[in-house]
Amino acid sequence: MNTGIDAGLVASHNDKLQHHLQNDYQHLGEQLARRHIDIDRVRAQVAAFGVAIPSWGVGTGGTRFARFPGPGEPRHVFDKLEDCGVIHQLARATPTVSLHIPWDKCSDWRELRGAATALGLSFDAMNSNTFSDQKDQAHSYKFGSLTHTDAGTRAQAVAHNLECIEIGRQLGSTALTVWVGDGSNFPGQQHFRRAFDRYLDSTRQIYAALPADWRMFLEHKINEPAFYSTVIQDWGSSYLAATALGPQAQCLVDLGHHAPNVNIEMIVARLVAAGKLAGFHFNDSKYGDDDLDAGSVSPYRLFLVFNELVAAAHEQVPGFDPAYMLDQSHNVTDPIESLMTSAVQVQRSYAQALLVDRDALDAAQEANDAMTATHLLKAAFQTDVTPLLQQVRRDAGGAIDPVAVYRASGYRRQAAEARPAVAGGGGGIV
Ligand code: PSV
Ligand code: MN
Repeated sequence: MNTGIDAGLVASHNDKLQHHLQNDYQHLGEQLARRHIDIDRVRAQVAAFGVAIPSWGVGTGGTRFARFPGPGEPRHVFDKLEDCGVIHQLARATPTVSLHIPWDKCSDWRELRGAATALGLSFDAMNSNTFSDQKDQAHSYKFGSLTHTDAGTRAQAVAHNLECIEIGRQLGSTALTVWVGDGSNFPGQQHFRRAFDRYLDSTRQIYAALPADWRMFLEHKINEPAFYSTVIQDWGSSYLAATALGPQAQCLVDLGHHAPNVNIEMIVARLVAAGKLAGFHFNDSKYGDDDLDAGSVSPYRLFLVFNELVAAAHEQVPGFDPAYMLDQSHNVTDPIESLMTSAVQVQRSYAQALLVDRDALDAAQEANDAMTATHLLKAAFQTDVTPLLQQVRRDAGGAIDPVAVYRASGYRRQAAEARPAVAGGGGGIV
């Protein structure tokens, strides 16, 4: 088993950058102090923040047209964990991994849990897959899964989710994310109300099997693979379903699952207020569910989402406890580099949101002073928190510049030697 990046290499890179970091951190600290912000307090908050890696993200993704496999792609879940270990070793922001079943099936879950522990990782939400057919499965999901018109197909999809819970229990996970591709491609193809009723009926059976300390995350998506309608198309449907199921069910917001220009941060605020925000799948997009790296296109939007989250924590909204996960597809980059960069970007948005002057913002809102309010947000967003993030990584034993160390390590080349390409392997989303 690959044990990650040589600690000596990390240390020598850090040593070269340490002097600049010290100066930059001190300068930022002085700037923040002028704004009555204690940099070390922010540093501690950012250090406590983590975002989960999607196991499928370490494989090369693809589009509807083609997939271009990269060298050294993980062949199975143990390889995926190794890659996740490297990401966490260098960037120190991703202590958990979110698995997708059956993509990540293995013959010994205890062994997998042990391998994760050895890498300093644990398991976040389990993801079920009833959007593609598996080998030897009795019923096809071509026309739906949990909402299929056929009871046998629905039962099969329910049973798969129960299996995911059981696997997750063995791995120490405490959440199940359910996303279905169910919907329709033609007006008239599906009876909207009956399909939603069938969804409720199936998800109730899954909900009934949840251990007491688990949560069920319902993930909505406006379209794809169903291009006319989806059964759980938006946060409204998701909220109705989560409310019908009970307190352990909440709504997961994948940033790519909305119509262009939808105000996602406001959806987040609504779900927070309703006590129904499960958490996030972070990614970025320009047109649809593009699964681009978090904050690569619209970093301000990501910041505005975090602004709502920090406000909720600041105001101590009861039960506020979102789960943070990435959900991306990497088609032209090394997945490890993309995931480290996204994790740092998510951390950056969080740090910036912590810099918003909440009292001043409250006052500006009360006074209907739109210009001051928006300047307060911009002042936080435009603060370069890079030295703070570097310091947090350094404190935790990570790399000041994770991508540079990763490139210098030759990890990908070694992985390519150790992992000969396998037909159909590699994971990722096609
Ligand atoms: C669907 O587009 C989705 O966002 C869901 O989270 C899936 O489980 C994931 O992508 C992986 O394909
Ligand atoms: Mn998702």
